[in-house]
Amino acid sequence: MAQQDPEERIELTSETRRLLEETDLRPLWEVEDTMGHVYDDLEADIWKWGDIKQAIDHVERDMPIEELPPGFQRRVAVPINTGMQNAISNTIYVGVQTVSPGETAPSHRHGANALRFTIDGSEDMKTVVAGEEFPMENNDLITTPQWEWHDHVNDSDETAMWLDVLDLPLILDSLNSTNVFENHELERQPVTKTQGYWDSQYGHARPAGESNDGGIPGPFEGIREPTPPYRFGWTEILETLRQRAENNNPDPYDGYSMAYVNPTTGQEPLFPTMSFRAQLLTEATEAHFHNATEVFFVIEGKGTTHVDGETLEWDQWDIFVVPPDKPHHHDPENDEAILLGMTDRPVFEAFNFYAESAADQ
Ligand code: GTQ
Repeated sequence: MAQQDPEERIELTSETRRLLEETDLRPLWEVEDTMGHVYDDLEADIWKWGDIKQAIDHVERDMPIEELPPGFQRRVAVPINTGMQNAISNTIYVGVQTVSPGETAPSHRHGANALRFTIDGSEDMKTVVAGEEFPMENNDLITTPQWEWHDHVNDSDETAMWLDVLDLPLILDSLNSTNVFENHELERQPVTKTQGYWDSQYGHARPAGESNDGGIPGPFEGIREPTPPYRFGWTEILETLRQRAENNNPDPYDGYSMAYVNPTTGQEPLFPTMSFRAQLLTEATEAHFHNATEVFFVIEGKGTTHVDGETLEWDQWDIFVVPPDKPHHHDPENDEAILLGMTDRPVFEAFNFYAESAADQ
């Protein structure tokens, strides 16, 4: 067929145009280029611990928790990615929270899933989740599953700080849903469970005759097992990493990588929306890319992550983000670094949409 002269392209008639406009319909070829532009492309970026610490120290000095405006009532410094308004990515949110000695971050609950990774804690810093006090010791990871009451109580004599990770941007912005939210009538929820209760119910013995989830309450329905309130103690995680490294070869892309599993299933993901891994790096990894977003927190050590020609240099407690589809690899500076790897991969997997590939660089 002869090539059509662009000058003589066929156009919709004015009658068709008017008809489409009047009925709020548009031809696909006029709207397809507007798809996928609600957010700017996510950028690879890093937040250095020195800057974060300086900021949270100043904010702590200026603003007692009880003076915070109504809302989440949490004193948190939130890394904001260029092109985003409120988070490091359009699915995963991270923030660094402080609670001063004697302070309480008051009890509330919400639809978003949350977890804490303790940066500077102690046995007298407690996050109270679903009636149980969980001590927050350094490097402990504690879940706050959706719709569970939680307050953070600092009975120690030093400021406690930790990393918060929530699926807020996924729920509020990407899905444009509501983070159903409720404040508790009390600042501190009643402690109704003995310490160790939640942990004790998900081992190799479980409540007989109950469903696998131990009867976790909640207004939401879905295809995944709900995540229980749970504390992953660092001693145990570190031991699993060491044993892994002693007895196996590393994963080419992730090093020695242990997943924090949902205790009800013994499998990833920890939350329906987010997966978490402790990754021990002893040598440079190979480059790959995937359509899921990854956020990293440096548990210990230093090194670099190369993202599509950019170099992110990291030290302990830095936070960085690897955008979707960007080739990347990690390179620890000495023989050992440990990262907390966080990803929205389960969301992609839920829709059979996860893809990854090795990369050249
Ligand atoms: O500690 O409950 O960083 O509700 C953001 C929202 C922490 C919390 C955040 C929250 C919390």
